Amino acid sequence: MRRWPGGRRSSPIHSARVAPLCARNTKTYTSVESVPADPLAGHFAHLADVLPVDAIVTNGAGNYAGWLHRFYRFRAPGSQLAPTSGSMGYGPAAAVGAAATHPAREVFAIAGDGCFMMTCQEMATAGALRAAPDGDRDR
Ligand SMILES: Cc1ncc(C[n+]2csc(CCOP(=O)(O)OP(=O)(O)O)c2C)c(N)n1
Repeated sequence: MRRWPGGRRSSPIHSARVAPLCARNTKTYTSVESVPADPLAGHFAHLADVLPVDAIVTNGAGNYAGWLHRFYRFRAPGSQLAPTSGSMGYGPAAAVGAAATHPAREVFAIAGDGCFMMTCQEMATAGALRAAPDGDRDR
């Protein structure tokens, strides 16, 4: 392992500035009230309160995904679809596939404006498959 001057295992910058932040961010958030005062944290924490445990949540690549992964609580196996390759636009397309595959489960896609613009044409596929984006298939 690389050693920094003085025998440190991590760089002085990491020790002084990053490590305390990492320690703070290992906290588990269990309710909307417990998340930090952050413009988006509460929204993503709230999602776990209103979506069913087995809801399928999809996302693509973008800064927004950081809030999802930090503050949404995935509570069931097979409840996340996300790109291992970091591909933008994956969320809406994956949501259509998930809704077609699991018609009884609620599916929720998260996308930034950039991600959404890359695959928003899949809304036509959702319509053709009658995979209602809001989970209401009776309308
Ligand atoms: C297909 C593809 N093109 C480009 C990128 C590089 N890239 C990663 S995130 C990003 C911007 C994402 O924008 P948006 O979806 O609006 O999310 P935000 O970062 O604004 O939250 C880009 C261009 C990528 N990951 N995948």
